Amino acid sequence: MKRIFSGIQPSGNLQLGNYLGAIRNWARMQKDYECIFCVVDLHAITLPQDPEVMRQATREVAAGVIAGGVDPASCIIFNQSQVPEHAELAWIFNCVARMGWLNRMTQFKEKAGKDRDGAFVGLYTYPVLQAADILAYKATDVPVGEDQKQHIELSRDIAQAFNSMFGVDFFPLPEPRIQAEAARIMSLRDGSKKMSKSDPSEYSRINMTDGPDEIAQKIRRAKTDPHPLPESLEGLEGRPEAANLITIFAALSDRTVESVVTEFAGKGFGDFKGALSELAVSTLGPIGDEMKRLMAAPDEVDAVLRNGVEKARAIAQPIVREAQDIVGFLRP
Ligand code: AQP
Repeated sequence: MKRIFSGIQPSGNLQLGNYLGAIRNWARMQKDYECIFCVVDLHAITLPQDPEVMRQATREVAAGVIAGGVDPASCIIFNQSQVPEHAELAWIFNCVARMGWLNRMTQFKEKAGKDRDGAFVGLYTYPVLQAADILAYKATDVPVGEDQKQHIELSRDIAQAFNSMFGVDFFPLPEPRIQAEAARIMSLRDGSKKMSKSDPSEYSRINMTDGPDEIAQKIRRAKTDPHPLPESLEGLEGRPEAANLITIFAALSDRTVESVVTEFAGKGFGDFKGALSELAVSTLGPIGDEMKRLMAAPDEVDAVLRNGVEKARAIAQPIVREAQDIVGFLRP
């Protein structure tokens, strides 16, 4: 059975993009793959975090993954910092990856903003740690949103460079698995910006724990344009906010964007937003309720994470030990 690895940072409230672009996809893949899902707290600290908030967010992400349909009995769910092999392999990969490769990473440029000299070194080497996350398990497939595609390609480059530097065929070249309809959910306030946990505006995103009133209010206030919905797909060009809301509708209802355009052709945003709210509330409501139940039962979530750490380490340890042997570290 092929093995998949993917992760989510405990860097804020889980949002609709995390669900549609990642968690739902994971839940769908669990029957066909051996699954390893990680709350990537080492990644979260590449930007400043409040320790207590991050501890809580780590449980919240685990709760979101379980509530979103990932079965902890058949998948491994754990938090990254508790498996030291991730950091150990990342250091080796820091000595395989080249500065020029990392200089091309667009996420660093976006997240560091104008103050690159003030960014943490960890933010720069984030994609190297991501390669270690995947390859510590020799995972072959990585389900992610479109924003992470460049990083997975870098993981392939690192795996290939390691193999060729040491003349081995040790690491597989992982493939990104991107869910077409929900690859990139955009902010409700700005159709050119990705929906994000860390966006300062609450109205930019729908959180997985939002109740019906919050969902309806956020959709009502979502930015639109003054025109009715288009008659065809081409009519969405140059209308990022309309395209985003239609994409969300299509993803939530498991339909194509084209069929949603056909259904709402020529209608105003008022009607469309009403239908979208209803759909979002009925789809996300039960997931949010289960998440809240789990967050009120931290022992249950901690038990899942503890069990996951044990299983994850059992896979990663021998792989990373072998990588260390290949590099030439003495084990006295
Ligand atoms: N807007 C999105 N559309 C589709 N997929 C998305 N993902 C995140 N946002 C969207 C996918 O969710 C997974 C976990 O992401 P992450 O938490 O590791 O970091 P991120 O991509 O940087 O997500 P956020 O919410 O934007 O977090 P912050 O604000 O902390 O940076 C990934 O598979 C990602 O593709």
